[in-house]
Amino acid sequence: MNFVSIIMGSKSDYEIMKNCAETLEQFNVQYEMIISSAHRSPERTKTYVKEAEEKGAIVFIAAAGMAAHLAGALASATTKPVIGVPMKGGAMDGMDAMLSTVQMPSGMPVATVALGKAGAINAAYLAIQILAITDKELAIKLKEDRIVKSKAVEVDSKTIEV
Ligand code: RP5
Repeated sequence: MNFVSIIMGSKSDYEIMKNCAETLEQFNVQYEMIISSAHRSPERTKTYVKEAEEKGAIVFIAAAGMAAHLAGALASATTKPVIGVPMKGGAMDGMDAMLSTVQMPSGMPVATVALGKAGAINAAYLAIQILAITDKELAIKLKEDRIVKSKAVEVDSKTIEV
């Protein structure tokens, strides 16, 4: 079974990352969500990536804050696409996590999305777009979603017309 794997560094990341899971659900995309840390449970993280790949993980989404090495650790353990979601919080309110996630050495990419809720949602969209390369039904759903979003802008605009 093909699925998207979501890994969070801490339970404290869940409030934001549930938006990622909900977006995948809206598109009927199968996913698995676990907590595992690059620092607090490195062996669990490494073992999980291997097992998830064997079970059919197609894309990995990694969310972490502060010294956010989780996405990078995943990228070192798999050749599947890794999407990194930096979490807000800590003394630098996410700037540290953003730079830790995005600044990967060449040959080891992490597709880094925005901080916070928008990033969590966009990580799901990016994963869906990757799956849609070979899934026509999903590609159609993405196009329909764009139409809905575009119409919503027009409706919103009408509500403020004076
Ligand atoms: C990171 O440190 C986690 O991803 C989380 O964003 C941050 C703080 O973790 P907790 O101390 O709240 O567990 O590893």
